[in-house]
Amino acid sequence: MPAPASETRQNRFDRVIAADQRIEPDDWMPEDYRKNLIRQIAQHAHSEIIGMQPEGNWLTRAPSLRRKSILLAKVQDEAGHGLYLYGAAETLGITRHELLDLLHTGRQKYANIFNYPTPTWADMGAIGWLVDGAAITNQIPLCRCSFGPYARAMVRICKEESFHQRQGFEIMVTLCNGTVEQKAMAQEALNRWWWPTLMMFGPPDTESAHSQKSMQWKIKRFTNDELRQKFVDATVPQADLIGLTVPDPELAWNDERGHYDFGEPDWDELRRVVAGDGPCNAERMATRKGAHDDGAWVREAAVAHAEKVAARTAEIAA
Ligand code: BYC
Repeated sequence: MPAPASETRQNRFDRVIAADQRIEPDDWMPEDYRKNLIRQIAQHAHSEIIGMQPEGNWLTRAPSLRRKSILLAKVQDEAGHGLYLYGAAETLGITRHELLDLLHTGRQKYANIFNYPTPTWADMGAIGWLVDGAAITNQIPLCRCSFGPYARAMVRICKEESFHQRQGFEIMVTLCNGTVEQKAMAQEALNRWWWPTLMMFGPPDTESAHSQKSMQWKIKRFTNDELRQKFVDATVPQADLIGLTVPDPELAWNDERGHYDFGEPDWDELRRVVAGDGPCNAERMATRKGAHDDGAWVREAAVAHAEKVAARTAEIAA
């Protein structure tokens, strides 16, 4: 779409958003748009790398070589998602070093869901099925986000999340077709993960601080409650199929709405967990900071190598 000669920067930004086109890193953007994107992308990136921990817990105890290889691939994918997302955030003018510092000092957060423990193998199934299922529901619309680098990163991430969801559901199917004890283990994992998964979509729309602006800027395409409903509608029939019961006495199909009605998550629990008072917050942060400290020598070596290459290139050019 050709730009009118007298167009202001703000007008151009508004026109690109209205036309469903992409804002790219070199384009002018309102400061609030930039800050909001850094906040969301950073929280997303932090969630991916912290999200490696609950499943990493089972890498050495997976019940077979096949299960171990699949889980290893999934956890490695999550590290990759973190890298794409930190890369996307860096195009907004902040460094990865700064972003990690914000995480390590508690000034930026990560998803509530990764503060819960994974005591049984069925948790690997429940995480893949529910947590990655929720992630796909939330992230497919982000492929149409108005900021180019975030939208493009999400295309690849969603393809991998789809594999993650299937591997989790397959673990649940296998457990449900197994012994009575195995099926009970699957049900118990569903009981523990259901409500925290519903909280992944954020607070109710009436309490969501950022939704309105993010929808206006086409960063988010659906509200938190709309996405939660989509997830419930898609997941309940899957639970029925494998003979598991969703732990919600208020769950019922509503013919008039064409959707499931469901109970209210415990929003106080979400607030507590996000504020740092979940069952595993302290452990997750200590492990993250420990991994960062252990990696210091790699970062130093990479910088030393880059400096050497730059010096040699300058020498050749002189
Ligand atoms: N957990 O105004 P709202 C994955 C915060 S990775 C923690 O509605 P927004 C995976 C929110 O940040 C999953 N905090 O916010 C990885 C805000 O606080 P601040 C991560 C939450 O941004 C490995 C405040 O509450 N996915 O799937 O409009 C293995 C008010 O909320 C949560 C993403 O990050 C929460 N659940 O909407 C397996 C997706 N919810 O920032 C799987 C991208 C809300 O003002 N992010 N808060 O301090 C989004 O789509 C949106 O940021 C959200 C929240 C829907 C999460």
